[in-house]
Amino acid sequence: MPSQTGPSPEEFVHPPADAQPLPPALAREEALGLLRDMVRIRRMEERAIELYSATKIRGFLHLYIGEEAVGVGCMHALAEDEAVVATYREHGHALMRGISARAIMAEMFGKQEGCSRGRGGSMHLFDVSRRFYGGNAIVAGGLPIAVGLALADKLQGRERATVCIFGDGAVAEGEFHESANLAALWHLPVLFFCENNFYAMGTALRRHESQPDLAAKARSYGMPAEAVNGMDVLAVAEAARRSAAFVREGGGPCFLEFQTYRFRAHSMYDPDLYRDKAEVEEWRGHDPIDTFSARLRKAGMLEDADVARIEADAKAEIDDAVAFAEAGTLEPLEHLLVDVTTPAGQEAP
Ligand SMILES: Cc1ncc(C[n+]2csc(CCOP(=O)(O)OP(=O)(O)O)c2C)c(N)n1
Ligand SMILES: [Mg+2]
Repeated sequence: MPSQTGPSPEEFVHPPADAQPLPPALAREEALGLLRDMVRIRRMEERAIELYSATKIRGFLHLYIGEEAVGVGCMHALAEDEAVVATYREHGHALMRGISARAIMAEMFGKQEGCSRGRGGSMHLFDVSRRFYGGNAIVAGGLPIAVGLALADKLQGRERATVCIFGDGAVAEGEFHESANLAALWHLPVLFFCENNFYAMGTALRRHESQPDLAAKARSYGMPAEAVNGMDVLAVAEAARRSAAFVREGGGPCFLEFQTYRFRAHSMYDPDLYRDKAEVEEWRGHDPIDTFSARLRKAGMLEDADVARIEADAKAEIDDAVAFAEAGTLEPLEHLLVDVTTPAGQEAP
C-alpha cells in the first residue's frame, strides 16, 4: 500500500543544493575530495548489490545510496582520533574513517580477512585502531556507547568529540532520550548526528514521531540543535565542522538533523511497497553526487577528465577489494564458538 505520508523535496526545510552558490573559499582539491568520496561509497555499494544477487554477500545488507553527502560531509569534519559509533547502514562511514575497501568487502563476504574477522558482516563493521566502534544492528544501540566514550574523554581531560550516527527511527527509542539526557546533564563532548531519511523501515516519520521536528526534540534536553540539508555535502561539512568545534571546546553535546533520503529499499529484503515510486523519483532528482557535480562544473572546478579519473580510481579500488575478499578464507567450523563461550575450566577474560 503506497502511503502518502512520506516527504517530498518541496516540504524539505532547505532550498535545493543546486540552487546554492559555492562558497568563495572552497578549494578545488577539497571539493574534488568530497565528490571522490561520495563516488567511492556509491560504487562500492552498487557492487555490493551485484555481489548480493550472486550470493557472495549473505545476510542483511542496508545500502546508503542517496545519503552519501551526510556520511562524507560529517566524516570530513572529524579529527583522526575522534571516535565514531554508527548503525547497520555504515559501509560509507567505515570507508571514510580509513577502514580499507578490502577489509570492508571481506567482512561483507564473511571472510577472516574482514575488519571484524568475518564475524560481523555488513552490519557490524568495526575497527578499534580507527576508533570506529561499529556498526550496530540495534536501533539506537550506539547512542549509550557514544556517551560512554565521551564520558571517558571528559574524565581523562581529552579535547575531542565522539560522533554518534543514527536514524530518525532511533529518536523514538528510550536509548535516545537516556543518552541525550546524560550527555546534556554531564556536558559531554558528543555529536549526535541524526540521519533523517524520513522512514524507519516502512514507517514514515510522521507515523512514528509525535514531534517530527527532531531538532526541537533534542533542544528540549538543553543542547543546541539544527536541521541541515543532508543532500548538500557542503552544507553537511560546514555544519559538522562548526558543531565539532563547539563540542571540542567544551560546549557540551550538540545535535544535527541531516535531512536526506535513501533511494533504495530499507534493506535487500525489503520490497519497498510503503512509498510511491514517484516520491522516490522526485528525490532522485536531488541526488547528492549529481547536484554537487553540476555545481562544480558550473563553477569551472570539474571537467570530464576529472570525472573519468574519479570513476576509474573508484573502480580500481573496488575491483581490488572484491578480488581480496574472493581470495579470503571462511572460518573453519571448529572456530564457531571462539570468542563466543569460555572453554570449560578457563576464566572469562
Ligand atoms: C531496538 C530495535 N528495534 C527494532 C529493530 C528493527 N529495525 C531494524 S532497522 C529499523 C528502522 C530504523 O530506522 P532508522 O532509525 O530511521 O534508520 P534507517 O534504517 O532509516 O537508516 C527497525 C525498526 C531493531 N533492529 N532494533
Ligand atoms: Mg530512517
